[in-house]
Amino acid sequence: MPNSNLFIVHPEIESALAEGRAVVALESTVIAHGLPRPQNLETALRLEQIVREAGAVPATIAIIEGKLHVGLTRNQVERIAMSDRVHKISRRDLAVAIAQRWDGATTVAGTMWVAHRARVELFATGGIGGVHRGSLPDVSADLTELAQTPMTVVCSGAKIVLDLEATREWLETYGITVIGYGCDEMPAFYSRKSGLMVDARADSAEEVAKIIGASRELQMNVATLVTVPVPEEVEVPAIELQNVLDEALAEAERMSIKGRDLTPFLLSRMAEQSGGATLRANIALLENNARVAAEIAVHIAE
Ligand code: PSU
Ligand code: MN
Repeated sequence: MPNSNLFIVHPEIESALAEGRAVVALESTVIAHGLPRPQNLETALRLEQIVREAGAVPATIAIIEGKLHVGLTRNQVERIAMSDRVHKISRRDLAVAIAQRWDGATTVAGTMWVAHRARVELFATGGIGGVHRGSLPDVSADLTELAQTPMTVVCSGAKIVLDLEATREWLETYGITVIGYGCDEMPAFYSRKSGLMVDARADSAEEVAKIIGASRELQMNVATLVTVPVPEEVEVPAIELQNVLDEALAEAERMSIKGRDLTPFLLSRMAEQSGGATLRANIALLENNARVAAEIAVHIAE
């Protein structure tokens, strides 16, 4: 760790890591800025429980008063979920958050940065950031972090609000292997299909663990992305969302919503306009991904 005074690793996670037991990192931006209250808190706690039930130790990552926490207490999870003063922290914000003693919720990029330095190798999330639509080149720092951090990230593809084709190309350019977990197409967040192919299909946690093992042995030094489709019963097919998404994008444009505020705005707009269907899908895929990540982590630990 760069400076252990800045990191607070929960004792349970410290001993799990020391003993080589399975640990799964969870992000906190989805709690603070991705889901509405009170579902955000319920989901955060439920994800930890799911990881435990699968035999791994959950490590939710967030910043509390300028310290990088790996594993939160129940009170800290509540604080991240309920406080109005939680910043969205990507890689570029980490130093400022520490210097100015912020509370912060870490994005995929921020979570990877912290988790990797704490030696956590598996990470479950909903959808990664990627290349945004539109003419301005807005590329999430999630992608560049994937390109330089050797972790396994379990997700349901990139968020549907993005330019999925451009995001897929970006992953290929930077040598990030995309594994389809029980699928041949890269999932599109709320939807199971994107029309974009994965690099390899794996049908079990064991198969994924083998690929990760080889990547590690080769010292590839990039992330492996395991993409898991949203459970069928709550899927919202992309075609059904087209209008809702177009309206949300147009509204963001009219209101000049950009940068870190764009993704949360689009997600909450879509949840409202879909009568909660996208919210149900988002929660279900988060839960499913947490379980898959824990199963993979358990296989690697064995
Ligand atoms: N997955 C979700 N909901 C979210 C996010 C992911 O189901 O809110 C968050 C992640 O933390 C991701 C961030 O890193 O959105 C991407 O934000 P941006 O596009 O501003 O990089
Ligand atoms: Mn951006």
